[in-house]
Amino acid sequence: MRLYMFEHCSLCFRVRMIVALKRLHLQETVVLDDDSDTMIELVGKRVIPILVKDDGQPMLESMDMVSHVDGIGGSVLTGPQRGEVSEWAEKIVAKTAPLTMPRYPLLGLPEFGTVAALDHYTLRKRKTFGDFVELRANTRRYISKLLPDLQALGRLIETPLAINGKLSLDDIRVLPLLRSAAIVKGLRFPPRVREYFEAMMNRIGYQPLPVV
Ligand SMILES: N[C@@H](CCC(=O)N[C@@H](CS)C(=O)NCC(=O)O)C(=O)O
Repeated sequence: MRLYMFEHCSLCFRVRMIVALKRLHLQETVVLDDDSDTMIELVGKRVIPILVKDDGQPMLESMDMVSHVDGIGGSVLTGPQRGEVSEWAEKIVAKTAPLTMPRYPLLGLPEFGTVAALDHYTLRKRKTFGDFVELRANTRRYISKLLPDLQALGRLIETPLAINGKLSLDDIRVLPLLRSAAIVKGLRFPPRVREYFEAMMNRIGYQPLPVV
């Protein structure tokens, strides 16, 4: 299997996470942000992640990729799902984006490995989220808006190694979002969230991204 991905992409991390949980091998190709051609050649449009399966067929939806990988051999995502957790995950993205989007280009990630790729990202995301310097200057405000949600997550976490007590799709929904939020210097996860984040990252053998 080969995953075409961005290092900062939380949807890509869903796939990397299930592959790691299953102890399978994944070939990873990081695409430069301005390299739409590679994506279009593979699937006819600009989209990331793309998983090319062993039979050469590409997949386009991250959760389909997760189910595909989980279905190889015995499934590991056998725990129940909870509506509160998926609702939390859906809601949180709008609150983390103003903190994470203007920080990704500062992390030295491979998808921004050329000036053209970096500028391509900045121009695209600036249109959606606004000026990056201004967003970063408002870090304190965005952190205080986010903290109550992280505290709510702390109350939802049942054990540090599985949000619902047993590994489930909810872990796939939540951990990649925490990995992204963890890049924000000055954002302190509540104790239960920190414990969950550290235990799960350890379990799958991934270091957190740099903090800025
Ligand atoms: N439903 C798709 C969504 C994929 C998606 O929205 N990917 C974003 C990046 S995270 C994308 O390709 N955006 C276009 C771009 O970056 O130009 C999935 O879960 O895989």
